Amino acid sequence: MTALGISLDAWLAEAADPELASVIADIAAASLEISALVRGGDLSGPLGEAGASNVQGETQKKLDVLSNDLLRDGLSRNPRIAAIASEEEDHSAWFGHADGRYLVAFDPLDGSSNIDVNVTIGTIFSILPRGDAPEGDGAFLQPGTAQLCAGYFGYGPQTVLVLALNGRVVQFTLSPTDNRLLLTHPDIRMPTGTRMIGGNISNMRRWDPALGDTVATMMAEGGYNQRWVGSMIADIHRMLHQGGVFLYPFDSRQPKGKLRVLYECSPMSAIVESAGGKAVSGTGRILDLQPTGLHQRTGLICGDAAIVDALINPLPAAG
Ligand code: AHM
Ligand code: MG
Repeated sequence: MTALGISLDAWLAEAADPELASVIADIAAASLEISALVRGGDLSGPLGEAGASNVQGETQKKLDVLSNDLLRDGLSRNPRIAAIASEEEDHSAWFGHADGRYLVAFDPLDGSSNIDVNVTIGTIFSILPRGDAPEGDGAFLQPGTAQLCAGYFGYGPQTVLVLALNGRVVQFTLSPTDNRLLLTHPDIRMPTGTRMIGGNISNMRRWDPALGDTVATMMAEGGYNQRWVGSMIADIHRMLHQGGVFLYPFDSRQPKGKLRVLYECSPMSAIVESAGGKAVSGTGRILDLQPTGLHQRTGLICGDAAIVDALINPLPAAG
């Protein structure tokens, strides 16, 4: 069903089997609560440091913690969900649901440096099959090709939900009048040929020199424009609609990459590929990467396939 303006629930009834639809609907319900918290900003509670560090050694913001709790609690009530894994938790959490056919990996609030400053942030999620692996983190270690659905919520001027399902990318926008998610983009295809780069150029000196040289030449001589919000959701959302590339490559300070495979790079790469783009780590296709750790990181270069190729071809281990 592609009628513009239909609700997420009505769309899911056509697009997904009822069990998977219930998982997506529960992620959406929790994310709408997160959206309301984000919209309230300081009025939703103090947004300072929570005084705890997550498994990555990064300081958590209170909204990160609240968002994580909302998703974990909301998803724990769905008997179809066996377990969740979150950027904010050391290990996967198993709910003891005998009928749980799905695993959900998520970054509850990505773009944490932008929480306090009223810039777009969001929730990224990946739905995987439960499979036969024993209960534990290992069950989540599946390549991105195994994802049944990937998506993100963007909390910006508009709250949007972008979903990759059945090879198609769709967008819902939150109606400010009745708090419902309504279909606004039934089939997003990334434009090609847009000369735009989204990357933290201050890291360029730490990139592989061949990549740095290519990007510098594109900007100096190729007419490329640089855009960088610092929230992957915002940067990739712009890219989906306007084209270009997004990159957070391996660098000498973070040789294993910054962005996490399971709940950042895999879902965003599924969305980019389903919209017609390409997503690689710098050494291979992201969706083929076999993760070996729940919080594993990688490099990410994604977007317009021709520009991605131009960026990676000079690399020693192209891909
Ligand atoms: P986070 O999960 O701690 O928020 O980190 C991920 C974010 C991405 O959204 C964004 O692309 C990147 O980190 C920005 O990193 P930097 O501040 O190094 O430019
Ligand atoms: Mg993140």
